[in-house]
Amino acid sequence: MPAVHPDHQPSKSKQTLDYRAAEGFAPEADAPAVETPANVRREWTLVGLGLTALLAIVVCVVAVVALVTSDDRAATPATVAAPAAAHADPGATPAPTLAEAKGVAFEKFSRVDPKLPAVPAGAVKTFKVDVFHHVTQVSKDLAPTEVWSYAVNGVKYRGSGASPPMVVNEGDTVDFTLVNGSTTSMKVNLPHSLDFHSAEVDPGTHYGDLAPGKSMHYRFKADHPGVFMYHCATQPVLLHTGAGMTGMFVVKPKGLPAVDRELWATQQEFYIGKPGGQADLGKLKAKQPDVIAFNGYADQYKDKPISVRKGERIRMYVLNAGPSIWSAFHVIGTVFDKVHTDNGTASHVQTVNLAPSQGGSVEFTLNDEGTYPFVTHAFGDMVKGALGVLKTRHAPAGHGH
Ligand SMILES: [Cu+2]
Repeated sequence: MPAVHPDHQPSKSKQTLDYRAAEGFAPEADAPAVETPANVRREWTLVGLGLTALLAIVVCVVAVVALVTSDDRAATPATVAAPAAAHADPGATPAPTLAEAKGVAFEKFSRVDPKLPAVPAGAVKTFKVDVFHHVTQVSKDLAPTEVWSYAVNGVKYRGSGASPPMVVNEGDTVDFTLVNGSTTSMKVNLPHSLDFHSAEVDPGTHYGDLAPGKSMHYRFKADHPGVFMYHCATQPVLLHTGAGMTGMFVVKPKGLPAVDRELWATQQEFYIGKPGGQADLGKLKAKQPDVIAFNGYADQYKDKPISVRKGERIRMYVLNAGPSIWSAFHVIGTVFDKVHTDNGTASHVQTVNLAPSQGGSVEFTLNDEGTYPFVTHAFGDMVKGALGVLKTRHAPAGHGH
């Protein structure tokens, strides 16, 4: 039973959650937050692209028929059209570049510390979470985008799209306060909420919307160890989670052995709309992210590797915050000795399979001095920014990054 703070009246903001609506089945639910003339145009553009793709498929079929019926393939005009048809990709609108973002003010990139935060002191673990809207890049060559983020106990990652992890021990009581923009500097102009996958509470009461400036408070007990997702559950939830509102909630199991280093990596997708504007709901629905990043910024740990030591025991806490793409988490040059995920405990693991919202911890040592990339082994996703590097202190120069 969650202990609900007497001052808090979450029922004021209580509403029925409708995840179906967020998946695009009820377009009217999308209207308040996102329906602008630009987005309507974009929707029609997507419809247009879809029709173009359909036409391309027809052309492709005609081409194949022509190929199998023609004796002289090179002379068949339809064979010229076929390669173009193969590249038709509805929904794949290219992301605006930094050069296309002239006049848009945005935060300077700031590398996110990958060291796992400590469990807060005290018998009860207190988390004061605040919401803020900000404009930041999530990839160095692409246009800045509006990101909606959580600040946790005063820590906020300006200059990236990440939100901080919260870390507790199994069995801890969590005292949680959510403020939807504590000051005007947080620039919140929409309702938001927070859904803990690690809590066992009534979602209708605890995960309901808060109007800008409002707050809620309750307690819950973290009885299940694991690496959980937290996220905004406000409609359309696809947009809110795709605009940055996700993070990692770690519940360390009882009796967890100490290791030399604990790191965290949240895999997260970004769908860039107009430079400096909201995330692109069309791309979100089409599952066509422009960027897939660890800890809110493409390739940040490739450009500046995470420093580690040869032979030390490393535990990485990994979350796939999605919202829509699977993760195949892998560290090149090692094998995970021990893995704890939603899928169970395992030894001798090369790659961890994480559905959107799933997380886990992986343990390993790096036996040689060197540079060890960590990636999603879904390489079409990795090239969008889901690549980092662990580099030992005396790694040979000129290798890797
Ligand atoms: Cu939200």
